[in-house]
Amino acid sequence: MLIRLINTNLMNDTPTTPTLAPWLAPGVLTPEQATIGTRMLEVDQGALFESWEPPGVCDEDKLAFLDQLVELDHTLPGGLIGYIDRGRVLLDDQSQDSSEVTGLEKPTIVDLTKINDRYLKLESLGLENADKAAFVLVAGGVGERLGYDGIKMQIPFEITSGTTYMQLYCETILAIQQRISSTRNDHTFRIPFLIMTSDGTHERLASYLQEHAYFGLDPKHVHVFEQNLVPALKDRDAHLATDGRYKLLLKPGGHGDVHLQLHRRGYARMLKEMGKTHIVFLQDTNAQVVNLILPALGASCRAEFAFNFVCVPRVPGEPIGGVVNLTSGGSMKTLNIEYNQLDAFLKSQGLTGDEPDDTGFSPYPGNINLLVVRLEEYIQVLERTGGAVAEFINPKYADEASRSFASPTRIETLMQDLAGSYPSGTKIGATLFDRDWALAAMKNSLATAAAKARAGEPTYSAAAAEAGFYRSQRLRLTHAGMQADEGGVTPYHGVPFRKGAHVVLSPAYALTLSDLRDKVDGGHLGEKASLVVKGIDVYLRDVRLAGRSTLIINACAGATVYIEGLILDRQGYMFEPLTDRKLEDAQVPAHLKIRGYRCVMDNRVEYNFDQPGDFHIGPDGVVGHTETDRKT
Ligand code: UGB
Repeated sequence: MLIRLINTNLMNDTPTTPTLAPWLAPGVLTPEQATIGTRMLEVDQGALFESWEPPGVCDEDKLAFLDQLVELDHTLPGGLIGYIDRGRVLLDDQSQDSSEVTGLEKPTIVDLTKINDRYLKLESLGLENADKAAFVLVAGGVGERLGYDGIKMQIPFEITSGTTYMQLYCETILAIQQRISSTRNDHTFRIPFLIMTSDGTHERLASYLQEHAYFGLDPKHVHVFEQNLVPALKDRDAHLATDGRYKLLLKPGGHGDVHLQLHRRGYARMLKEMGKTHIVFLQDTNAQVVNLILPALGASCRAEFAFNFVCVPRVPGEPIGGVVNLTSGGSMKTLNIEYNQLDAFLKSQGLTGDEPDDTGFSPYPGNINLLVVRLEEYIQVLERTGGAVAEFINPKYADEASRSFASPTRIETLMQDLAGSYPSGTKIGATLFDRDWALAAMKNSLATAAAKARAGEPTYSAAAAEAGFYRSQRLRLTHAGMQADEGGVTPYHGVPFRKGAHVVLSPAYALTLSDLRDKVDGGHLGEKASLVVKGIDVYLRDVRLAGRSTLIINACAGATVYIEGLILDRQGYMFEPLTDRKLEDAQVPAHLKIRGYRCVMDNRVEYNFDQPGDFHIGPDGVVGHTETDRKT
């Protein structure tokens, strides 16, 4: 249509600006609608209008379409034309230009893979500085890989007590907040929690939080906002894709949008005005991050990192980025190289690719995208860049000549790539944790996870996420002085589940390892036992659970409970595989289907303390009142 318009103009020998006149009478357009329409025609986007009806037909739809363009022109960095131009450039040159790289090394690493005095000191330094921290969660992902029909934040990552990701993150922030409040004796103290959603998650996540009263957080300090959707591109010439005749096709542009949102919506400045010094960025489905937040914050403060990548030793080929120090054009930067580019990038440097070194892991630490960012430099970067992050494009081609796309693509950004916008010389580093302690992210469906297991790769399955959580909780108890047994590995529908005592300690109970050392003394959990403790002041003295014994303690704030010498050896919770029929059964909840097993919840021993007071449970299991001298 654009060509036709230009030809008509040439024939009349009166060169004029292309207009939308073939589809809309000029009088119906606002100046903004007319301008954006004309500009689209000028930049070879005339195909957008080709299928439109003549003036007078569907005019309202056409105007709504133009409004959509106007809005995008306002929200996209560089406007809509800037977006299209960048799309063309990215599609023209997709090969990462690595020709100028003159140095590639490991980043500066704070090694916290061992839990020792240094670890405990950094954890406590993190707690001391947590009053100046805010949390940002990126929760816009719709979990296509997981095959879960719902929002990921609502998935119970463990089914012994049924804690969901959202609940865990809120309760962790609440536990930190309550600790600071009580230390300062200031019950007005609040920690801001900002959550970025997307079109696909916003409503369900916002209602989930409301239905659960924000899991105890103050709603005034929980800010839920939607990320931008960006236009989809349908071919190598960056023509915009439509969804039907009168609607542009939009897609989420990746988690990198979080920086633009924090900048444009004024949240970053708001945090500065509140006296905050650090932001902790979280992803949606790695429950282990609750082990890492305080020590990573402590490490950031001690090492004076402006940007801290929390990392684990990386298994080559696994889907987590590698953090490197990269020297190019005479300056060095610490960056994440994303997993889908790392192998090619390393080969382009004359190296063997994404291979292990003699430790068995990749030489470059694996980024788990828990980022601890100092606000001062962050705001400077936002102000300089406007919140824009390095962009990339990753189309899937439908033909060998790489001309047509299998489906429309879009420009994407990753939140960790903001590190590349910091000036060279900024202190950026990595804090390395043990894998079992730090990473058990839930990403893959049962079928994909089984295929990964067959290939000997980490499964990123719901089963691994659950087993990994129990494992890290067992490690907590072991450090505190209780023995918690490991078990063998059982496959459920081809996905390995690492057995061992099922342990769930609420964030308020076990906020730091030092806390737990004060609360737990001796005792033993057999590999099939289950222990759930939710409360603050629960003291376990030589508690022993044998067989499948299942002990559940819920204690409200103000209830102090001493359990001393309790021994259970009986039936209790048991995990069992779902049959193939159950996997197809519409009545079986989706969070069980993605794991391939369920928990049969029989024969638990449960104590609920919903009134403040001092309580004691002795070897006979009977609840009594604590003698005052036992508390000292
Ligand atoms: N997300 C959004 O908020 N908006 C979006 O548009 C897309 C996602 P994925 P992936 O786990 O350790 C990341 O899809 O590909 C949220 C890092 O890039 O789980 O696995 C989404 O809700 C990689 O370097 O990301 O890769 C989720 O919370 C490595 O760190 C988050 O963004 C890897 O995660 C990540 O989305 C990891």
